[in-house]
Amino acid sequence: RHKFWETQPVGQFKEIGNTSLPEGPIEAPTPLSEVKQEPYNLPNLYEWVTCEINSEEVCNEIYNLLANNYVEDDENMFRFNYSKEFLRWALQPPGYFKSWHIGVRVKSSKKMVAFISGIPARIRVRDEVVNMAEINFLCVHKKLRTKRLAPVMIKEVTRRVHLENIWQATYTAGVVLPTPIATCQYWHRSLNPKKLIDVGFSRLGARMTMSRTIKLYKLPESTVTQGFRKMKILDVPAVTRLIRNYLSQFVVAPDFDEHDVEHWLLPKENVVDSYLVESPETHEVTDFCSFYTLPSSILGNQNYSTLKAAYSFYNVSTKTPLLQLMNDALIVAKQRDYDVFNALDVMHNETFLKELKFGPGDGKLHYYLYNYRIRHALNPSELGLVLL
Ligand code: MYA
Ligand code: JJ1
Repeated sequence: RHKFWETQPVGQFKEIGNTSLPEGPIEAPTPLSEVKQEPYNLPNLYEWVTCEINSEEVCNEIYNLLANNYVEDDENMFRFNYSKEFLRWALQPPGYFKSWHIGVRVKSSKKMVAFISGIPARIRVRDEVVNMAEINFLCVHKKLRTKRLAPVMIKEVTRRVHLENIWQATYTAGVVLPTPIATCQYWHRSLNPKKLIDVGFSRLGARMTMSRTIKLYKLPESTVTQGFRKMKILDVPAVTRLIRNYLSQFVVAPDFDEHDVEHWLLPKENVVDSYLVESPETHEVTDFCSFYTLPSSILGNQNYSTLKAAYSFYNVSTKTPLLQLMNDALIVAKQRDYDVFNALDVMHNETFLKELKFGPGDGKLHYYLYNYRIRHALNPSELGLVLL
């Protein structure tokens, strides 16, 4: 059934329920001298390229490949449209390796036809902090699908990760592979219901009119929490303490230090937005919320070409109720003209989704670990990790 994945050090379907298998690495690391020194072979018409994402031209090529060929919903109505600024941010965290930004070109024309990327991350699984690669943006041009290019790309990124002495990875996908550590549900909160209905992202509910729907999703003009403000660079130490403490309760979560927090959470226009609550009395940072910006192209609509979506990222509440904090996040997203606010049922998100009028989407997101076994699948609420 899975000719490629059956050969890989991942939890296999036939192992499900076998409680005798230990948690942890599936294969031991090999000496670096035994890691294959040359790239895997591609079909003869194609060549590997290491991508210089800081080059405007290369960044454009990756952007265009993804904008035209990356993830779509099950009815091919929408396609993720990561911006160039977003891709630069996503691919260049502290300690990133340029060699993990891997393109495939047609030898003759140099056209970029496939891409895969990794970035380094420290991921804690229960009490163990593991150096991992986060693999993302695997994409093969629509005209080159089902030719078994993806397995070669996955083997090549694995080889380059091994060369940095890293032996584990994490990734997410909309498809079921051997085997998910957790399966999460996408939820959507309409901010601009008229547009969402016009483009087919959502439907008018039973016994609902357009004007009743618009009223249902109406939000206050301004945020309600006293001391709610945008995060600044000076907040990095306080936010790091807050977030580290919060993430310690989840089974799988990133081990963020101040450099990571500065990179991933300091606001970056049209890429990532972060807000916190500074206590008006003590000036302590007590709560935090963040979202990233990922528009989708609307395929074949006369009136609209893009859907502006915010995706819930990391949120922490210690004093402000999470429900109120996330309501303020919805208010700022509405102020900034987002059409929809999306979230997964990870961390404590279940506690606000229904009350804040999010509805379940038709998409699921499966989380995976490479070369690390987990005894039972986790509940989404045990995950403290959000990938882009
Ligand atoms: S998830 C986003 C993936 N991208 C898209 O969905 C964009 C649109 N689709 C495409 O571009 C293509 O359909 C892709 C497959 C490229 C996805 N993850 O070449 P093929 C297996 C892993 O003939 P194509 C993301 O970016 C499939 O089960 N495997 O197929 C995270 C089959 O294997 P098997 C996948 O459709 C990526 C084989 O590929 C995925 O032309 C994490 C078929 O290959 C998928 N999303 O191309 C990658 N889809 O026969 C793993 C299909 O066994 C990283 N397949 O069933 C692993 C860790 C590596 C680092 C380790 C370090 C230590
Ligand atoms: O966005 C998604 N679904 C939308 C649009 C559906 C269009 C028809 N297929 C959806 N809309 C309903 C919203 C409604 C609003 C009011 C309340 C009730 C709900 O459900 C889905 C997620 O649900 N997105 C996708 O399918 C995109 C792919 C998801 C897998 C991503 C894999 C990423 C890989 C990352 O490495």
